[in-house]
Amino acid sequence: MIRNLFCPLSVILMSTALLFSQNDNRDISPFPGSERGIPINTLAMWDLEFSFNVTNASGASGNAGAEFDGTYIYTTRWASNLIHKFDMSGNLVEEFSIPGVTGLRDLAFDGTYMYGGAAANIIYQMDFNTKTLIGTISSPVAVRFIAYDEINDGFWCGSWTDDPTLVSRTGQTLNSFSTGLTHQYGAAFDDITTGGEYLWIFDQGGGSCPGSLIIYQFEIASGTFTGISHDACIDLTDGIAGGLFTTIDYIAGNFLIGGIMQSNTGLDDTFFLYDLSPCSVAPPSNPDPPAWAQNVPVNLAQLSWSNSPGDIVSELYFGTDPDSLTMVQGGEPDSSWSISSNYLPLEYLTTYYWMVINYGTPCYPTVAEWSFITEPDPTPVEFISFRSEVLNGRVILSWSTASETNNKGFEVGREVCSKQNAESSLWERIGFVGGNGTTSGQKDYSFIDKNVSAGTYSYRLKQVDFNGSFKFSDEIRVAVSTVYDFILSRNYPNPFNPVTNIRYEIPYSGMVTVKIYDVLGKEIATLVSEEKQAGSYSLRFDGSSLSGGVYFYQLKSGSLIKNRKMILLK
Ligand SMILES: [Ca+2]
Repeated sequence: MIRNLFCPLSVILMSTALLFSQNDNRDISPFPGSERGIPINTLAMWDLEFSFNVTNASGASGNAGAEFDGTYIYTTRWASNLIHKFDMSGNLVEEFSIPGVTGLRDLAFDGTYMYGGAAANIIYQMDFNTKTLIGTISSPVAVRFIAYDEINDGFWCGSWTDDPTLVSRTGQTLNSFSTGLTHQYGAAFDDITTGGEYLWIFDQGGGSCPGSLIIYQFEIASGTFTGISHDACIDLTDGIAGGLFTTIDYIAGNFLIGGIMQSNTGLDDTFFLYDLSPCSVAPPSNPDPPAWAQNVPVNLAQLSWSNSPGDIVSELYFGTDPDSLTMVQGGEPDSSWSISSNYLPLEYLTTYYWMVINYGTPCYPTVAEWSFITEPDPTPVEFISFRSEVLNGRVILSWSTASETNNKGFEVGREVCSKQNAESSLWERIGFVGGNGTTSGQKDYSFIDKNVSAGTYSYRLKQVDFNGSFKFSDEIRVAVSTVYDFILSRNYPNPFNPVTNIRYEIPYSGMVTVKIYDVLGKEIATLVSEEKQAGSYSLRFDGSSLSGGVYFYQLKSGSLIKNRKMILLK
């Protein structure tokens, strides 16, 4: 979001301006000369993330330096001893001064203390919380611009035309290089941008927009301009360069450069924050197995993913406890991991978590975390038989297992097979038989379905593990009759010529034969010889090819046999 808080001039500002000893509220370079002729590069990275009118917010002009400590924005007034403290939205929190310090320009922050100078050869070390001067460092160069170099624990200092000079905490010169700039006012250190470290310089240029608000990037190692610069006149009209700083704390994941534009007309000093670059690589992507994949084989060979552009280090964490994953790979970016034999085979029906971290710069790593669920154990319980038997209207189911693993038991399911409405039949749970947990020996089970009316049913077992996974047995089909006896009825009519009807009933399914014998016991005909479901049957017998006399018909089912006599009259 970009916020501009420019407001019209107020009477208060006019009167405040009169308090300055100088007529000019600008701390402007007195040196003549043109700039280096460096081309102005306007890159996409120069998004103006935030700005506000410091003059309006503080009620004062002449604001020259700026810093951000991760919580508050501070600006300094070069012609006084006043420091302004703002929240991150640019609302004034307080105005204060530090005894012994006046005329502060640019600021620097080392994470604990603020540092700055008053265009003299002294670096002030200050505690902005307690508002006290902690100490001073003698500087070989005047301190108008200042930036803290966290790599070398020193301060890049200078004023106007000076070579930026790295000053140690004991005042020694550690490094310096020439920028060729003559109106340097602000400086900011950068060890975030790839290829650094860099020093950014905010230079006042020719003193009017355009060309007076240019931010330059220099590579410290070679002391050379990188070709990257930005003319803030494009975004912030009317100004000259002031203090400068960099921060990764204002917007998470973004590296910003900020500072203050001193008004060129003494009216509106502007605080600004530019987006330098996203300092984080994008998160890793393209997980394989895909996020939340299910039924992943327990012998899964590898995990793979895509690292984002700019990633220079990747780390992979793996395990079943998302709060305590183990780093299994790290270093140069890899995009796959052959799952260590320590983990193989994976546990059945278990959620595994894996997390990939990409490190692109020292700014913020990015993280992607995924998970998958392994397949259920395909053979926790090994069935070796599943049988049914119908006896006196009851269905007796019996089954055996060769081995069991983690077996809670068996849900017995029944489905009514209705000829009229086969599509709508539903499985119902009619009972539960406890299992034997984990065992390697054969175990036998049975279940009696007592409450069953005539009809045809399917039965199956749902074997359930203690962990909730389950599997079904084969289905078996059972016909249940209301016939509870073995009956061979008298034929009708009898005597007959030549056709009669024979009815019979069998109590359970099995092989059935119906045969005709003569009085000498000789088999005349076989009327039925096949598997029959339990039930009631009738058949017609035509004796037109036989001579008249006495015959016998015999029903045989299993070990049950019944005979009856009939008379053919001709
Ligand atoms: Ca600075």
